[in-house]
Amino acid sequence: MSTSSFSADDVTQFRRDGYIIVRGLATPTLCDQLMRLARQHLAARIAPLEYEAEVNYPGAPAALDAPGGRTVRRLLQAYAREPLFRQWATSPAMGGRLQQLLGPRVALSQAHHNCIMTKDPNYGSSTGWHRDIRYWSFEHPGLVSVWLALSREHDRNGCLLLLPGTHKMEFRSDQLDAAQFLRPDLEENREMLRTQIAAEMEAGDVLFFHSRLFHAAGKNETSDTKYALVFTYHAAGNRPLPGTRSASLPDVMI
Ligand SMILES: O=C(O)CCC(=O)C(=O)O
Repeated sequence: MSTSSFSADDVTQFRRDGYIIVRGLATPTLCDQLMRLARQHLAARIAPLEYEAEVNYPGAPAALDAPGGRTVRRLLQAYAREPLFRQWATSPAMGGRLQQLLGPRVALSQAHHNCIMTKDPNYGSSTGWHRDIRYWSFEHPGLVSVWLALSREHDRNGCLLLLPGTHKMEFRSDQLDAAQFLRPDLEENREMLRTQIAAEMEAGDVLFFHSRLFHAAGKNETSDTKYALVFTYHAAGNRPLPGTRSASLPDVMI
């Protein structure tokens, strides 16, 4: 792994755009090891799992018993699955950078993301424009997710699409649908969607993104499953609200 801090320009970019990609942060050796573990967990279908049929996204199988319904979308609880996942999540490469973004005391939420995202070529669905914070409950909305590409991510296998700067914008409720996805039928939203960028990454590249940043992803049109290891962090003083899903599992101090 390379150095454990962002440059001042990186921090400025994150604050302005709501994301930053660090190229080659995880070494090829580490990526191979993480990928091997991810593939083993997927092949053995080690619980807890989230299935495509459970996400209700466009193109997802309609029911668990429908063709492809039990295609795995996420290997949940990554932190508890393997020591190597934990080592990555709490590594200096994460800790140092997250302190720059979140402050001196950083906590990993086991309740959010904390998964291996898999995108299957046959039944993997696309994801509409959303902000992760929409279903998360904290005193403040400024969390940071860290997405490590374990394989190449590009526009044909459903890499993340981002709307730079939207983490700082306010949206009217009628710009969103009932599930808080940005409505693509509105001209003002369509105009904003023209500013989207594709977060194309090689294995080992890492995307840090703000929990208020609108993002989406397409389907996987290739023949290989796409894998990414994703964790979410918050300032330790920014507490999950009692009684919510965000408070359902203990945080990990890093
Ligand atoms: O890989 C995808 O389809 C998008 C995943 C995503 O944005 C999320 O889980 O919040």
